Amino acid sequence: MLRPVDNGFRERRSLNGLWRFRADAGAEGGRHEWWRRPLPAALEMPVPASYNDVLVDAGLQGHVGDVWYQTATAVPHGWTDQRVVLRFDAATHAATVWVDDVEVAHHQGGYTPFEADISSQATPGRPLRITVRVSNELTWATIPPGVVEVGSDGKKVQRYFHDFFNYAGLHRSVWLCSTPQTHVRDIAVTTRLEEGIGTVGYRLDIAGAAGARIDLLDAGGACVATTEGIAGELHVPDVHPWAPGDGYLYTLGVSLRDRRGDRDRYDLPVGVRTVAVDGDRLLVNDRPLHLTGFGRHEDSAVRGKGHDDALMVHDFSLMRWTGANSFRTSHYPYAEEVMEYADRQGFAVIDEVPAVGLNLRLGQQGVGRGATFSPDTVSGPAQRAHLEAIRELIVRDRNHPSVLMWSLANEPDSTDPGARAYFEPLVEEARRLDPSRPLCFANAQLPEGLERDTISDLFDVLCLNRYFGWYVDTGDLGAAERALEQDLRAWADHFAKPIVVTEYGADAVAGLRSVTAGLWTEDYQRDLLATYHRVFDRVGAVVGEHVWNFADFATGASLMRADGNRKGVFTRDRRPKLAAQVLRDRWTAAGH
Ligand code: BDP
Repeated sequence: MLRPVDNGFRERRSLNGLWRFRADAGAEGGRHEWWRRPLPAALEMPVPASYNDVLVDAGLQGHVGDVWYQTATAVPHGWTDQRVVLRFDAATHAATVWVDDVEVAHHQGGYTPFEADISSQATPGRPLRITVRVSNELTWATIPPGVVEVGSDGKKVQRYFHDFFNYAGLHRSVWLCSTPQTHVRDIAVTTRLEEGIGTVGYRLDIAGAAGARIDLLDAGGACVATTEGIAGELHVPDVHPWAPGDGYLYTLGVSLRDRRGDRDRYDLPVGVRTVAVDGDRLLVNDRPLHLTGFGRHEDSAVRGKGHDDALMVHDFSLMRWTGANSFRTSHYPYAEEVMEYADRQGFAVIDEVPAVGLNLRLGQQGVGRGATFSPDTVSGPAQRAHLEAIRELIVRDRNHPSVLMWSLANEPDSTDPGARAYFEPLVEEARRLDPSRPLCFANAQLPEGLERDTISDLFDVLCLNRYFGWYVDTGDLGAAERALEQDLRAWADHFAKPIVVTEYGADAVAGLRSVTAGLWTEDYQRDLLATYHRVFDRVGAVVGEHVWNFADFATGASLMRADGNRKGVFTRDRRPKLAAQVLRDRWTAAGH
């Protein structure tokens, strides 16, 4: 799905700002058809933002169920004869949208965009009321999964199995866009490199009858290759490849033309690069790459998971300061602005679907400890939602050179015998949609995790989340060092695949110091990271190290968490802990 753009053929109008807002725990809005009139007794709520922490209202913070958003706009007179589209970059986790009295869209899944062609509802010049019902409920039919229970006070309680706060609302921008009737619906590119010659393969999806002309421009705007047709290849001699640390981008300029003249134009940024797995190496442009960086969250005070450009630019700047070259979009697709910025900044990305918490063995939130993959828990409905989440992620992000691989889940119970039948069709579909990128999932540290593993052979890269010295061998870094090395060697020997340690870390309360490096101190976190680094340097199959986490982040209430998860190398307001210097020293040194 293409991002909205402004150019001579297309316009976009941001609908961000303060919307009317109302929580609706009793699902009254549906019965009273709240979309038909100005939302009764409405508050005001910023878009984009999670609604949970904006007001001083504990009820809203922990609200479970529907909320309603409403705004008014009008289609500009100049858009007569254009196609008018309403686009939500994300609504977490499910949304129904009305334009005036007409339902125009329904979407399930909190982290991918959706749009509705509202040309028939929208008369240029006339006002337009947009009403959105957003639900934050997670069930066995959603990704991520959850269970809604009724508490002793009769209110709904949401249980979920992942370790970050269930922020909800309109987290990303909302757009009113115009396109010509004859327009480029979608573009898919793939790239190759052979002896200095770059090849950009492309395929267009076009609405209407028109011829397509394709110009590939270099970063200075000079045209380096041209062709015509809805699919084909462009060749670039002396190509400047995209690589981590060198976010060089070309522009694929697509122009549509028919007998009456020019119809549409879309400019897509393109980075020419290859990614491959060779034995236990991860190759980018045929060169071994060692990933340094973080598992992250979209998370900050007040706005929760609401996207913010200032925070994004700052976070990338901090990552660069540590010497990071990459990150994982743990545990859901991030805002499209982040992916575009990663392309331009030359950051490599492990792009993850929101399949987190598919693991009852970890026994989170006191729900079950039985089989994860069973008719009563994660089964057909979740699998269908998971498949759709994979499709929407790949279609959204396949053109980003920064995306090196797809992560299809975080810490599923890979020892559950049912996991294989669950994951096989997902892997097959991901490969069908994108044969060009390696697949992975982040593997949980489980007792007998390797002996009882049922799925890792389906994937190309082993991504291991490891907590020796924290949840296991707590406080004993000597034992942790030995156990980690043994564990990594066992996985390396068994599968002969590259290993990225996608999580390692320890909670540290900023300012808590100790000469004997006790648990929860900045000192212990620093020493734990240094311990892991010694092991990584001894195990050849390790091709990447992503610390958990970039910054402290909000979680649900738990005795394991002190005002959220404190494994950040930076605090929630982005101040460095001692560990940040360990990373900077290591990752900015020659050879990294
Ligand atoms: C891992 C999860 C991650 C958690 C982390 C932790 O992948 O989401 O936040 O552990 O416990 O199991 O800090």
